Amino acid sequence: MGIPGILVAGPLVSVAIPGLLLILIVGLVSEGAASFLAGSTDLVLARLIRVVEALAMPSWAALFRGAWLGAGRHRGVGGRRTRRLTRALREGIIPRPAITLTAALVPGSGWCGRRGCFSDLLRGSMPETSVTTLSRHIVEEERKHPHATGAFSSILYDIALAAKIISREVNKAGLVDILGQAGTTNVHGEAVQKLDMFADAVIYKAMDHTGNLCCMASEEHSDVVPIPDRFPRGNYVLLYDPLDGSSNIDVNVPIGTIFSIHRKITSGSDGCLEDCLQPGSRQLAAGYVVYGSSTMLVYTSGAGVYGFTLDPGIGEFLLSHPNICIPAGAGRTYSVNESYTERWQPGQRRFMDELKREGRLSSRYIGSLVADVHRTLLQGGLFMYPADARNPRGKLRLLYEAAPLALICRQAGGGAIAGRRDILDLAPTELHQRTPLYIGSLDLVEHARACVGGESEF
Ligand code: FDP
Repeated sequence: MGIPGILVAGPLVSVAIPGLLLILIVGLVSEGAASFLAGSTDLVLARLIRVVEALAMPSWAALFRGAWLGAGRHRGVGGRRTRRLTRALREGIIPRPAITLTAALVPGSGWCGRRGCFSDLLRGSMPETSVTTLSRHIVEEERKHPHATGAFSSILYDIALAAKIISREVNKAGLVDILGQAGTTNVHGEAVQKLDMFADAVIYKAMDHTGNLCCMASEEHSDVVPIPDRFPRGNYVLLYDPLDGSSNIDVNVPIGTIFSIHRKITSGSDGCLEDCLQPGSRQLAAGYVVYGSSTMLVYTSGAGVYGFTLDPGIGEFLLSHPNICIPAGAGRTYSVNESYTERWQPGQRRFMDELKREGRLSSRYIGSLVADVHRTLLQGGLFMYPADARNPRGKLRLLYEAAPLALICRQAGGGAIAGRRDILDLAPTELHQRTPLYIGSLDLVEHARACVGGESEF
């Protein structure tokens, strides 16, 4: 009988048998036994449909209509009858459960008992799409490395899970005015956690117990964050900015999470500061999540840049931007906080004057690093946060902002500099070290280097 048969065993006893008997009795009485049963399966089923419609039994009607459409010899996917059935399935004329039930109950309907043909039909009724989930992408990437332990893949899964949880909370952020301000208590008397602290805790908790990491570092913690004693240690270091641009939450502007993964370089099982203070060029992977009009995860592990968009309906990141490359040419923008012009050094002012004189670029500045860099990555252009009189070392953090974004940009065919030097070549000396940043299309990055490199100490 198979799985469909087992599934319908209960309803069969209580509903199907009495229902079938009723239909048969009414059919036999109304049409006469001989004529009711005479003819092909098609004809008998057509009569059954007439009877159940007269009895106002819509689910039985759907059942017999399914059987009628499929009755006779199965002609394979693409056959006339199969096409009729497939169309009926797709248009919802026959509900899937009715088909399953029919397959189990009506021998001779052409496709019951033929599991292969039946599943072909169901498959044929699905919209034709080729969807790559993040999970599938990670598995396929891992297969290219026969010696991979799976630890690295597991870190990416866990980051994606944390991103989904953060995304859900970010989407609710507008409700804080209704449910209570962050840092106060909500209507339930519970403390409302600040969203950046929440994001930090979500990422830490998603990663602390897996045995893949030896330590972490986050923008929210002044020191290296250890793995709790009760959990095993691994060979990787995770550096992250849990919620970058969080001052924009209140005004519904996109914000983001940035992450960077290094291999542990010290001996001993616990990770330490030295494991965190590695130049960006040694990153094994880097990525960001932008919580905007949709939630997107963009990452690289050194073999191209891939973008995945979260489908909230199924809770999956789906590959939407395979192999991202920064476009060259038209449509590009420069992005900088121009209100700081008076604080800039002469080279930076000269550079800006040249860009404006050339008139090839438009201007965009969101003031949320992930969102500004994301736009630059997809549309081309240049994002800048230069050193200035108030921030002589720049504002952005090297380890968990500039370096991961620089790796992504480099992998997408762009560049990232601090002034004179490439961001990826800077050797950090402090966990929360700041750096100036010029990131985007390669020609514009080199133009910036030519203008500001001479006066920059970085
Ligand atoms: P925020 O202060 O809102 O957290 O790194 C922090 C950051 O935002 C970046 O996301 C953003 O690009 C930058 O600061 C904005 O700084 P300015 O307000 O000085 O332009």
